[in-house]
Amino acid sequence: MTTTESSSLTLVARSSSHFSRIARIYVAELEVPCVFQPVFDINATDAALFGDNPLLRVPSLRTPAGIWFGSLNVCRELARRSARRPRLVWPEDLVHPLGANAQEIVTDAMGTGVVIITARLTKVADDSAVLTKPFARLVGALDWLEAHLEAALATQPACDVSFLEVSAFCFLTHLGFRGLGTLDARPRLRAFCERVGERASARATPYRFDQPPG
Ligand SMILES: N[C@@H](CCC(=O)N[C@@H](CS)C(=O)NCC(=O)O)C(=O)O
Repeated sequence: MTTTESSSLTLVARSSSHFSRIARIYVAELEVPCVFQPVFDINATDAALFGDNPLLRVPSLRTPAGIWFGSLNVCRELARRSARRPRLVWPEDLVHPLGANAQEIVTDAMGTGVVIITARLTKVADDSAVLTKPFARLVGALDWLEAHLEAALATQPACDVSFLEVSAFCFLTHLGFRGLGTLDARPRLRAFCERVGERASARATPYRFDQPPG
């Protein structure tokens, strides 16, 4: 991905965002030329800075045909625009409860992470009553995933890139980056992250805070 104008596609995103990393991994896996446009101020309320997303969230994908809001929409559009034809598994392909529930838990837990990070931005302390349930939700999600993620992945059709696998990786690796939780007592999830983390697309998309030029 480049930060100069050399492509008709622009990913409006943040290198520190787990939903954005899903999209960045798909850009790499699908080898779609794409400009990266960082959102430096996540507190901004000007939708234009978020690719006109009225929800004021990242990621968005600007294309000549229009703008796609949200990681799943962005990844689907990247797949349609890719010259590559890897076998892809999407959430609707998860037709067993384990796989479908794993996707539900990962997606919801990622949103819970956003709730906590947003609260911290307004100086809400982690031990505040309003964050008791979000943190409990994260612990519950991690306990469930430690017990079931690998079995859930095994219920998928054979594939090269799985939205469940990519989103779980982005969720789990984001926990340490943002101090939201730990995998110390969760050896299966650590092994999962090590395995997926070896992919070139994962190595090319480490979490970091984007810095404005100058
Ligand atoms: N449903 C969206 C959620 C995107 C989302 O929550 N992004 C976070 C960053 S990881 C964000 O923009 N947070 C800023 C905010 O909520 O104000 C997706 O799948 O991409």
